[in-house]
Amino acid sequence: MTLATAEQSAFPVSDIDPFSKEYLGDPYPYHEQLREAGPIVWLRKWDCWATGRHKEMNDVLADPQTFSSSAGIGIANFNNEKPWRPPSLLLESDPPEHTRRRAVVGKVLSAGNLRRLKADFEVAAEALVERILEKRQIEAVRDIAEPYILKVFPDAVGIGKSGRENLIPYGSAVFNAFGPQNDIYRESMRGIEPVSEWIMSNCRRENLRPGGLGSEVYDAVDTGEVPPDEAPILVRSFLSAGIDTTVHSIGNALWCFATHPDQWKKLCANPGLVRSAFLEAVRFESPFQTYFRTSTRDTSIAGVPIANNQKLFLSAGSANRDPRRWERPDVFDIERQNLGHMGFGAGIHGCIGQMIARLETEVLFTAMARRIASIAIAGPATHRLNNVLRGLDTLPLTVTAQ
Ligand code: EJD
Repeated sequence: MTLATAEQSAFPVSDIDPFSKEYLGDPYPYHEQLREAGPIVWLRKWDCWATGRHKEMNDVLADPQTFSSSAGIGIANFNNEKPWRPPSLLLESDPPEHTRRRAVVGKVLSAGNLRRLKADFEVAAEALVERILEKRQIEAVRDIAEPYILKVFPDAVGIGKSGRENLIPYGSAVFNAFGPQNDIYRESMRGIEPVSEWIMSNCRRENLRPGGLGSEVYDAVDTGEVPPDEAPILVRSFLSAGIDTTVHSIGNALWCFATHPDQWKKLCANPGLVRSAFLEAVRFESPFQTYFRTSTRDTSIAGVPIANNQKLFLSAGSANRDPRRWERPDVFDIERQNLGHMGFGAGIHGCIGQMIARLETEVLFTAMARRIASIAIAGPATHRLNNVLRGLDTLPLTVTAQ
């Protein structure tokens, strides 16, 4: 970290590389450097602006006209370079098209519409808890997070049982592609073609179970709310956004509880805390850490001039631990007042899937809290490095019955 001298520039300049293995392995010291350098910082390594502060991030997300998503929310600027796949019609789009599409998908993913899924989630969670209590020694990513999500979410969307193992590598590629074309990116893109083909095939109407969430997108084609050519790409959004994010949120939350046994005890004693507990885990160890916006005009942030067509790096992970916004930000506290954290974003692109993500995880953690008295780390927890995600690859645990 170097600070440009005042004679050279009126803004801080940093050599932090938020896509290096060092940063991705332990981003928190870098977050602090970024936040303390200033409200807005120039990243020399990638020639872009960056903020690690909650206020500035929130301001940027509140002004989607000036800070656009349609040039991509990754480091690649779609105004200058070709995207690796046809852009998302939701995430990588702006009003007015975004608004129209989001309204349809918002109805499909609304809390009321999801109510009927709860019983299915409960059956899956109960079965899983039964299995892990029998094993006692588990690896939580492969024994809990992945099998639970790979069952309940694809079932909810309405895709077939075969080939679901493609969902994790696909998500890994989608999220790595928001970063630069480094080793991590290239590794996740190896052999991605058949995976992408499997995904797109499962987005076709004839392959979606009637009554499932995917099929409901096609119902909106019949009513004229969605153009037919948009439907498969909208269903693709479910399969892109709904797996790695929730798998990592479960793994990260279990890591939080295993390393804060008092908080697990508190949840067991008061299951009504499950909602705020999950929100706190997403604040404390945010699965989706990093994204960008692109300026659409000459503007300024905190008095620093930003030219048109510049990429702006936003760190949700850092904003979620900004001491300007949070008391004791580095403390995991399930009773904390959590409203306004950046783990689900903010503004018009704020996470549209959070109702289903929360339903899935609340059902799982409720089932676990009823039956499991303690969760203890039983071996090395390792991270699965991804350019924009924070999540675990392994989490060995010992679980003890109530
Ligand atoms: C996402 C951060 C898509 C898509 C939408 C959202 C995400 C990824 C992909 C989930 C970003 O529409 O393809 S958390």
